[in-house]
Amino acid sequence: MKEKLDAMLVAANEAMAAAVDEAALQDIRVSYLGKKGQLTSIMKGMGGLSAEERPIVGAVANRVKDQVFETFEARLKKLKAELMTSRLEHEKIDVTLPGRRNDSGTKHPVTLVTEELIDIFSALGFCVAEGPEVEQDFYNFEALNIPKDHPARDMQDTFYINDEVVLRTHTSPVQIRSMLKQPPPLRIIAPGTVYRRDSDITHSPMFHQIEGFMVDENITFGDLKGVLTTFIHECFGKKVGVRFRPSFFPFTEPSAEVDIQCVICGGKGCRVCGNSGWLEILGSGMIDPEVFKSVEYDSDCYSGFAFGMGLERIAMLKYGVNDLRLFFENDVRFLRQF
Ligand code: 2U9
Repeated sequence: MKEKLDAMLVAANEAMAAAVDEAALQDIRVSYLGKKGQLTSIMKGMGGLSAEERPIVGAVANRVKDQVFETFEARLKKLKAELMTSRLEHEKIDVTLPGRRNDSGTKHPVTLVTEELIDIFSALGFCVAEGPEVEQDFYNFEALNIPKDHPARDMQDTFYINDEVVLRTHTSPVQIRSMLKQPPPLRIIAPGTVYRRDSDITHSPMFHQIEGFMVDENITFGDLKGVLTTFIHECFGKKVGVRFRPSFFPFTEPSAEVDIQCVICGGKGCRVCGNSGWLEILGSGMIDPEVFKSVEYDSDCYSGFAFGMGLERIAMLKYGVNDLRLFFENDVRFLRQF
């Protein structure tokens, strides 16, 4: 029995020395010392021994048990240390390296200008409305007094999806949809992306607009001038000169284009203003009664004014950007400056 126990000790030591990880080592421990382990079953069988043999074999069994356990603990400690050494080696980091910068983006200048304009018009009682960029011909043209054979369709070269569906050429359809949804009074601005078949240094096929309108009883050209002059003074400063020039749009009558004194030269004349001292910044007019007809507003009771402007142009003038293409290139060196 004693030889058997000693042989078992040798075998256990060898097996534990060969264990490659903690799980394998634990399995070996259980196979010797566990409830159904080899050593445990030997100790259970000691009842069959004589009274003289029992204490001798018992002492050997206890010693073997203690030694197996000691070997186990020593091997476990070694395996844990080896594991730690290997992790330290593989997961090594150089704490002296500088941290990685967490790059955060900036708002696009067109977004900044849109937000500023929304703030200005909100303070004047206007609400923001939005609509689809893929639009029906009716909302984009027909309802705005631009019938199919009207030459004004050439003014806004259009991307057609099919005969009846277009990429909106302006945000005016948003206002048509607003009027069809609710009766006057209305004070709405519609910022958004618009599309025209136009592409050169000063035109992009995709650009941004903000349009607005106000409809109520007794709205006059005086309201138009008052609101737009207030807007311009908020946006470009109270001192900037403003002038209204007669113009034509199919959806407004009378119509006016609005100029501000050149923000670059202060009105003296420079390359940006073509030596005129003035910069055109928006179009406007009194809403044509034909437009009211298509949304079933009674033009005997209600009148209104509307205006529209290109946001890239406003951003160029406000931030002194001299090339439209910079807005669409997404070069972070440009975008980070705002
Ligand atoms: C409705 C009725 C009338 C919106 C208007 C303009 C004049 C205008 C241009 C400025 C530069 C477009 O981005 S741009 O090319 N816009 O000159 N827009 S009046 O008139 C409306 C809108 C909606 C129902």
